[in-house]
Amino acid sequence: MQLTRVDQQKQEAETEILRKIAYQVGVDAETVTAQQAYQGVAWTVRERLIDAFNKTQAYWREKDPKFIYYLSAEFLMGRTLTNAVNNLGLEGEFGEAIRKLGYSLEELQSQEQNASLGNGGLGRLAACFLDSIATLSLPGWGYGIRYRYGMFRQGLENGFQSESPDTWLTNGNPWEIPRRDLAYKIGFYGSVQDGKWQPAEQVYAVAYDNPIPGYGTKTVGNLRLFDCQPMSEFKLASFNEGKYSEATEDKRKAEDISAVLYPNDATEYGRELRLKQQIFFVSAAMQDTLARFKKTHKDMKELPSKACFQMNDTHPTIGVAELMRLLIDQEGLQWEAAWDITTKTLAFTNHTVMPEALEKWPVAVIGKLLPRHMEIIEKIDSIWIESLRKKVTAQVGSQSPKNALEKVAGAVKGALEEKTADPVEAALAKYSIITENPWEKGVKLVNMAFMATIGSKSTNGVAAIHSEIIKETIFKDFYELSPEKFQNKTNGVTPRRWLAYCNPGLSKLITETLGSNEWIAKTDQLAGLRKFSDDKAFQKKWRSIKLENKQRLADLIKSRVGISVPTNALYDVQIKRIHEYKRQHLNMFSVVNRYLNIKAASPEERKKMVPRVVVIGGKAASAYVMAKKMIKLVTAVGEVVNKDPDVGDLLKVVFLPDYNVSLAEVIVPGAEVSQHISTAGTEASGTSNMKFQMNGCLIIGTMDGANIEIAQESGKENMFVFGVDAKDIGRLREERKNFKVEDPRWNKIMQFLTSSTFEAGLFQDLVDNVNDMSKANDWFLLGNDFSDYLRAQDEIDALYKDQDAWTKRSILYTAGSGFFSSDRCIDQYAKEIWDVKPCEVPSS
Ligand code: NTF
Repeated sequence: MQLTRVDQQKQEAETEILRKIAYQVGVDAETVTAQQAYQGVAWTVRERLIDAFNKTQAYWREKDPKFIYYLSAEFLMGRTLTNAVNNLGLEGEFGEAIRKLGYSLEELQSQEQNASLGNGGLGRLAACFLDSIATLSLPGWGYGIRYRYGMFRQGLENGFQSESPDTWLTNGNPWEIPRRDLAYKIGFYGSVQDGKWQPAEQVYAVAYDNPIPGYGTKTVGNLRLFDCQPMSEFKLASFNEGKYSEATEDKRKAEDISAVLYPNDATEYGRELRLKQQIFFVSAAMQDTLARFKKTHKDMKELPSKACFQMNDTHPTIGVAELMRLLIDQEGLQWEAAWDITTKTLAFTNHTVMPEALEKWPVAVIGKLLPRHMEIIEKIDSIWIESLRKKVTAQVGSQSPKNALEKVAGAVKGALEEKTADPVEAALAKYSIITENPWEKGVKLVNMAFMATIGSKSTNGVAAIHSEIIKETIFKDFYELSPEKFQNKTNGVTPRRWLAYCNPGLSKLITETLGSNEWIAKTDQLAGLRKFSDDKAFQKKWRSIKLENKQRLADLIKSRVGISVPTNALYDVQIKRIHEYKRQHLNMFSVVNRYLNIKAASPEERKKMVPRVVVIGGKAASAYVMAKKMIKLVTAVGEVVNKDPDVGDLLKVVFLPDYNVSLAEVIVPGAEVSQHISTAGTEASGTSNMKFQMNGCLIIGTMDGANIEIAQESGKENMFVFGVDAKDIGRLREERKNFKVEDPRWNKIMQFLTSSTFEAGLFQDLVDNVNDMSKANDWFLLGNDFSDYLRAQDEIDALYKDQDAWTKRSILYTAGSGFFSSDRCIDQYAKEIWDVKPCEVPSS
């Protein structure tokens, strides 16, 4: 009998997998364990990936299109197998072979370690962007660090967070291609003589390529990560003299650089290490790009038409000085030419207005580690200020002051109005990259965000409100000077990982309903679900899928923390980094309120209550004491609630430890309501809100970050909106000393948390932090938002009792989520900032 093409492909896949199991893994297919089967399948998929990768890269070399290089300290990739199989369209071919081994794709996938090379939203955004860049066939690579240890593994000890290293590479990594022959020298310390830098120390940045398959295209992009290696790894002479640690000291020091993401910066060594990491990957990325560019181009002036570097937050912004250095010191360009190229090649994204995350490096630290860069930064600053001084003096001098007031930038206006002795100088100081540390006299700092803005062609925020806020706050003066440089690019998430693959049930229903699976690449089509939102039969199907996903989440909770949660309860989720501005403690105050209500209720009243499962997940930065206390708050309240017989199944409180990408892939589809409750004006965008929306999970949230645009797309009336407005935050913070929460429930909660239910004093600091107004505390305004938050919570319970109305809203969420695809976002970056065009390998 003649085999069909499909059967033939299946057979080939099976043969390949069996060969890999036999010769790469070295085991017998009959007795293969899940891990071994995963290895066999992954190494087979890898070959398919590399085939397409090689073709794409060769095609791009031939066509020489303009590239986008995404520079990011974080890439939170999660697991690769399912994504690669699905994006490459291999599920048909591989599915059967995997089943014959006795496993499912899902089981094999669970064997893979998460690549947690990121901290949170910023890193996951970078991963979604890579998926969309490849999907849109945009010539583009990511550049970052191959951290040997990912984001720490979080455990719980006595309800507190414990941290252990994330050894994600122990089973090898089938998804990377080591390029040991591709290594760049990175220098540190030393001195500068006549503009020439002699570094005192050097290391190698060794490239590892991670192919990134696009969806519905032959394009496979690349994430090039660098590992740090010493120039010489072993000093034999020292070893022979018995100086064993000296013999390997260089190796250890080099390996520190690519050891962990965000080493603790509490010590000087830690701070220096962070800066080392930044220059390490940025310099390697730029050297790598220039080396490729020079193979086909002679004139450096063409660089801006062939390359754009997008700097993901401040971590890569030393790139401004590094590109200048490479162009001047290595390529022999004059300052002006180099500056012109640099400012046309770089672009900058700001992801936060939190002062602690806006990096400012002491001049002394940069000067010691990177003396040539410091020289360049000083020169950039002085030329920049000089150019402003000329403009301003010309205007102030040649015109009547009134006229000048209207024409010069806001800062000068301010200074003139304030009648500062020397208004021009006072104003100019506001624009300077190098400023005095307000808390440490005489210590000068380099404001990395300012340098990035000055050295880039564009600066963008990540949601509409955030892009407005940065123009009014941190970049106010810069915006007034060059408004055309400022843009908004509202974030997006990939609909492949975050809907199609993580929620196969819903994905299948959507495809059946819309008549095709085109929505996976064209998410605008999800709007087609709107007309089914009232359809009772459709609602029923929608609900039954949610129930399956809730069961999956309930199983996960049981296996991770041993708590049984009922599936008839409302699943309420808050997953994100633990931070005071994200206000997980406000969530817990409402949980305590619910608990106290249940306790006070009669059996009859209890029967009418909507049962709730509250799930919280997220990591606290290891040095962030209050965030760690907030985790303890969740676990301690959970202990009390979960074992109280009066409560039964009416309320369960779960802290899911070690939250990561693959946990999110189970939690998001299973959630019914999710919390995005940051103080207005503090969350730049948020991206999990978009994932929940796509999966038809209702949102309780403040008018902050992308919540505002989600409300526009899915209907504000469908969202549980509460809280003060961002524009009032400044005033409310001023007024805190005279503020008192009038709601009696607030005091009851505070009393409960400081009562003998908990260890004496355990939550005193947390309570004082939001409640002790004599110290003008509560910076994040929990008290101001408290009553309105509880009102919104009540609305949730009321609506849940009407399952049809609830389901209708759920459908409308998914239907309105099309805008939040990272494909839309990347398309905007490509057209409005990068000027990069699709370049797809033609079908042959
Ligand atoms: C984060 N920023 C923001 O806090 C989130 O609101 C946003 O969704 C993501 O970036 C992605 O844009 C950071 O992690 C950082 F580093 F900037 F603080």
